[in-house]
Amino acid sequence: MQKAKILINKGYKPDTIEFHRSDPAEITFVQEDSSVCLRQVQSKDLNFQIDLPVGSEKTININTDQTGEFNFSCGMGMFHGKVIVK
Ligand SMILES: [Cu+2]
Repeated sequence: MQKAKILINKGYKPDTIEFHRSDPAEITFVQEDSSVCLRQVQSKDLNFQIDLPVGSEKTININTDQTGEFNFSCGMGMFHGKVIVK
């Protein structure tokens, strides 16, 4: 299992995660920001939308069947990050 952790604090830290293709992968988002803006993380590319109340953390599985760059953002599309599958 490939595991990554992204801290949400005035953006995504880090904002780029790399995984190897075909190996199971997951990202844990840790909410450290109190702004409404960053309380939701969504990705059409990766097919998820999650709510992250202040102080919470959530783990999602990432499909690594295909190589490429997959974007995610806050609910309003102001902060961005990406997952690169190689
Ligand atoms: Cu936002």
